[in-house]
Amino acid sequence: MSFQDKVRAASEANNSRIVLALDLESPEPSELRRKSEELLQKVAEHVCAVKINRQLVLSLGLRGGVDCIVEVAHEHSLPVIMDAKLNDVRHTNEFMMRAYTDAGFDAIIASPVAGWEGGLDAVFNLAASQGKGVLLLVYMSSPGADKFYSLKVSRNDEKPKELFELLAEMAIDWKADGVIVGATKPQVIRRVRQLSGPRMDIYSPGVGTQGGDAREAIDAGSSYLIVGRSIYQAANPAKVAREYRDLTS
Ligand code: BMP
Repeated sequence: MSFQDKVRAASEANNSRIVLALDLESPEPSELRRKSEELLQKVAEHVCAVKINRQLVLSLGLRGGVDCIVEVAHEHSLPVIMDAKLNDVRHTNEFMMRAYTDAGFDAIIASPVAGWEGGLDAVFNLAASQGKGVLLLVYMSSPGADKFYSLKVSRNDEKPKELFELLAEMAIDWKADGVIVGATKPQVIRRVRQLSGPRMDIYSPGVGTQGGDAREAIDAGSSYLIVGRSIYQAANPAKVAREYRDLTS
């Protein structure tokens, strides 16, 4: 099953478009792993995928640490995304991609800024040969992101466009399995949906704690919402995950 199909299957089974961002912190690695697995068990039935960041890999290690959390997610039939934001040259990108997929990850997030040739070509090829997914960053949720992603650019004699429009076109050309567009930018989500058509999966982080509105992002065209702190910092994470699920299903 392709990565996109895995997310769709979990989304239909749990009637949810919520991706859990598992960004818990703890100075003690064994405590961090216990808390992460506990949270996952509590909210699994209300989400359609899990996203893990590099800080968890730094604290727990990939083998005998994060890979065990990936296994717990898989026991709940939830695909797991590695938020590596890959942005290097071919051979190191390929090495990192292989390390993550060997540890069980189903997809990776990469930055299109590295380009195709000598940048992300090997990542996409490896993903295709292993049935894994690649998601590309198209517009970040942070307030300062506007200064970069909204820059006007022009190629050859073409009419100038905003940088994110070019990145979205790259994602379409490279057959990415999805794009990341901040939930804090509903007008950008709307434009990316317009450019990509209905088939591209748009993942939107930034709801709740960062100020984005879940319903507004979905109405603008997001397929899935990535939610971290609003869920895991809540007194009752399962209840909040269910509320997000109900609000967006
Ligand atoms: P939170 O819901 O706690 O704000 O977390 C959002 C998650 O999405 C974090 O894991 C962060 O790394 C990620 N993210 C983001 O917030 N904005 C982006 O533009 C891209 C991200 O991957």
